[in-house]
Amino acid sequence: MKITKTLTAALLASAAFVGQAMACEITLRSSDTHPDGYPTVEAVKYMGELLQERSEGRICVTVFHSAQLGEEADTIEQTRFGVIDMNRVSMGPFNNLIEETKVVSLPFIFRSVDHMHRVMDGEIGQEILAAFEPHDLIGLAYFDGGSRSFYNSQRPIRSIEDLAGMRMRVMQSDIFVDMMSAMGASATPLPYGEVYSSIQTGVIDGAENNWPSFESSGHYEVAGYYTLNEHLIVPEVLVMSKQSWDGLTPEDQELIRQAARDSVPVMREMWAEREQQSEDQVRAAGVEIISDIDKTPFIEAMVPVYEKHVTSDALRDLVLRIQATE
Ligand code: GTR
Repeated sequence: MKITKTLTAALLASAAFVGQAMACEITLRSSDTHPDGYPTVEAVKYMGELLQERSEGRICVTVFHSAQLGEEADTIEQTRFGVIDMNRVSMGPFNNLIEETKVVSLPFIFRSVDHMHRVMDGEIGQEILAAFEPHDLIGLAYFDGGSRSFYNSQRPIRSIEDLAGMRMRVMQSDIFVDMMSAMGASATPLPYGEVYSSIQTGVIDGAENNWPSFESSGHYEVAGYYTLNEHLIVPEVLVMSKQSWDGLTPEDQELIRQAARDSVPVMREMWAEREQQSEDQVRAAGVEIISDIDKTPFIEAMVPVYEKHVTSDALRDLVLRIQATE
């Protein structure tokens, strides 16, 4: 966080500044792995606009998109240490750090994106946001990440048997490694930015992601088969560094929380639009889409993954409450 109060006061006093917009006293640097224009990037920019307006120009947000500040796992560490102020990330990379995030990252835990919204918009969502704080992070809001499906460069996956022996990239979380192994594939945890070249050079056969990521990363150019098995609906989260947060007044903290909350409906609209655009673009490029797939064997294969990762009464209770949410 760059606080330049004295400098701002000096500039304001100088004739050169007359007539210009008030400069930011606090600039929050926010990280995102996605490119400019992607719904998560645009949502954080929108949040920044709300914040700037509501703080009368004092608080600004600068979004560093396209992994300019690093890959997700590294930027999470930097956010915990206060080097980065805000971060928009998937829940996945938090799994090995924050127990509660594991539950909402389990395969097939949500029945649909609407179910995920109902859970995350309610009490459970608030409990999970609060679980970030002991880990030096403040959970601000949830964003959408649609549902994730498999893509690869080798052959159409029509059944769980077709995954056998395939080398598939997963996000860096033990749950996803175990998920992929339980489905018969060989899991390769890799940073997002390495997936394109790894598929292109044959280091891996494929990966899994939602329509907008499949499209915007260009992975569809090197992986011509996409199977809509929708095994994961992982919420995304906007977090703030507790270090940066602790340096703010309670009033400014509330402004930030509220601006983050207010960006959510706008994000959801942008997401729906982009999902359609991405799907159109991928289909037009000639990617073979496999949609008539029986999900049951994939769901049944996840029993040992739940057994291994849902290890405490608290986590079991969370799973039951999510399943019981209408
Ligand atoms: C995207 C998600 C990113 C990142 C990426 C990945 O869908 O928005 O935050 O987690 O997937 O697979 O690494």
